[in-house]
Amino acid sequence: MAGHLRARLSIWIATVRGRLRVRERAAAIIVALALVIGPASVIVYGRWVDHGVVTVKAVQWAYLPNTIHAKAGVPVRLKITSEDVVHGFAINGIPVTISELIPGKAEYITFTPKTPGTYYYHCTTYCGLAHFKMVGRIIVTAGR
Ligand SMILES: [Cu+2]
Repeated sequence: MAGHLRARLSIWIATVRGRLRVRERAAAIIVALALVIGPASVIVYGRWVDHGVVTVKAVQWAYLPNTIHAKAGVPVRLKITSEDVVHGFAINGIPVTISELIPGKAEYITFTPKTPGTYYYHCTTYCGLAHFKMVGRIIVTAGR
């Protein structure tokens, strides 16, 4: 009788262990998937967001590029970074201004030029001797 109970108990323990192993394996798979999918989705989302973004680099004393082409009615997204000191960024006739462009910290601005023409951008924060040379232009042409 005791032997029979012991046998049933050992079967029960083996079953519980087996279930635990299945659950542990499932948990491990879920954790592994989360570890892979999490960072991957951040990277994919970042690329997706950056698609169509024009990167503008501010350096002493220029913007690279200093000419950007756009179309009236089509949103423009700029990613602006400083490579050296604190700069600024403003576009004449378009109300988007960055007063402190801190090195290493990207700033994003989005706007939709409504009228064709040339819109000049410039540095708004004194950044050294040739600060006044920091200009560029956005050439907006008609239509989509
Ligand atoms: Cu400046």
